[in-house]
Amino acid sequence: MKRSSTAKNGSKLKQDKKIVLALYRKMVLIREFEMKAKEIFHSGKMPGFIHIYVGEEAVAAGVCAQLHQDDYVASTHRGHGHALAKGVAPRDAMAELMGVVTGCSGGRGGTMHLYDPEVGFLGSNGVVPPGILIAAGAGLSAQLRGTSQVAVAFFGDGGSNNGAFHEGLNLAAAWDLPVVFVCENNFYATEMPFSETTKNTNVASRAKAYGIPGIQVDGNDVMAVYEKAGEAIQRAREGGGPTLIECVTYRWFGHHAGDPGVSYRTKEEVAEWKERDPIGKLRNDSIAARLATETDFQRIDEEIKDVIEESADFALASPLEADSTALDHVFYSPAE
Ligand SMILES: Cc1ncc(C[n+]2csc(CCOP(=O)(O)OP(=O)(O)O)c2C)c(N)n1
Ligand SMILES: [Mg+2]
Repeated sequence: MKRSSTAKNGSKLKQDKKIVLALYRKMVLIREFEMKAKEIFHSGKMPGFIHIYVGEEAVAAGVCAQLHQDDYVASTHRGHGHALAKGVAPRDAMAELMGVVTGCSGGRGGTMHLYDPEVGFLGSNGVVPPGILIAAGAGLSAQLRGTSQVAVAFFGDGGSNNGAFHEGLNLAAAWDLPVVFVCENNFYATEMPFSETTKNTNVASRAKAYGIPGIQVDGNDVMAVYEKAGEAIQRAREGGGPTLIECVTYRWFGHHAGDPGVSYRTKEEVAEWKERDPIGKLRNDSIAARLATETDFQRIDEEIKDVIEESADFALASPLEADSTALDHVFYSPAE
């Protein structure tokens, strides 16, 4: 008896370790990707501007680890983390940020038009927050086709005050669509505190108005996000309808890479949230629980460093599309 329960425990621990390391790898991939993108942006080589996801990695990593490749994700303007977590290749994403021909959208979209249908990534978005409606549509499509696919919409606290929030949640609830709505509440929409534009700042509590479950999760605790997202995704997959998950988190840097992010936030507030680093938390918790070792994490850090260097080299060495193709994909051509 004792021996079999020990064996069972052992396999559970092995499974837990596998999950911990997979989540860690994804979070570090997102963190390093963003830091490299920021560096290239500030060097002046990257066109446009980018919104950095550092500090919020646990949300994308925890949710997407529960999804299948053919499930859908509709994302935001702060979408690099969602893209990487859903399986967009880092080099394809970095190249897209650079606007070069090897990017996942052929370099024609950039940071806010990352797109890769092969892995169910339905796009980052310049508009706030159409991902809610795109995911509702993808969920309706899955339901009509009779598949067990699930769609996830990511959006911010600011996005939750846009009309699309009501339309998307109401429709998904009315038709029991397989959609999970994930609000990344980082307390600010650009420089505007959520509390100054919103009477009820508990986004999860709004689910009640739509007759669906709503839960609030510590968005810097990747294991908690993973667990709660897993329950909601399974429910959606089994025909139980949508869920609203509010992940409370924080962006470390400004709204976009050119915003120092200090005029509307105190240094103390930023420092306090940096202390609650989602990557550090997983690392410390797992070591304390003897689920993984410092060496396990160091190995991943090294591995990701190489992946990111390679992605940046690839993106920086890739050419722009030829001028003569500027009108390609713009007008419908029956010959295509
Ligand atoms: C419909 C629309 N309104 C306004 C904007 C300008 N805008 C871009 S990002 C943003 C703030 C979004 O805040 P939030 O949804 O909380 O996401 P976060 O940036 O905090 O991740 C705004 C107002 C926009 N892109 N689209
Ligand atoms: Mg916000």
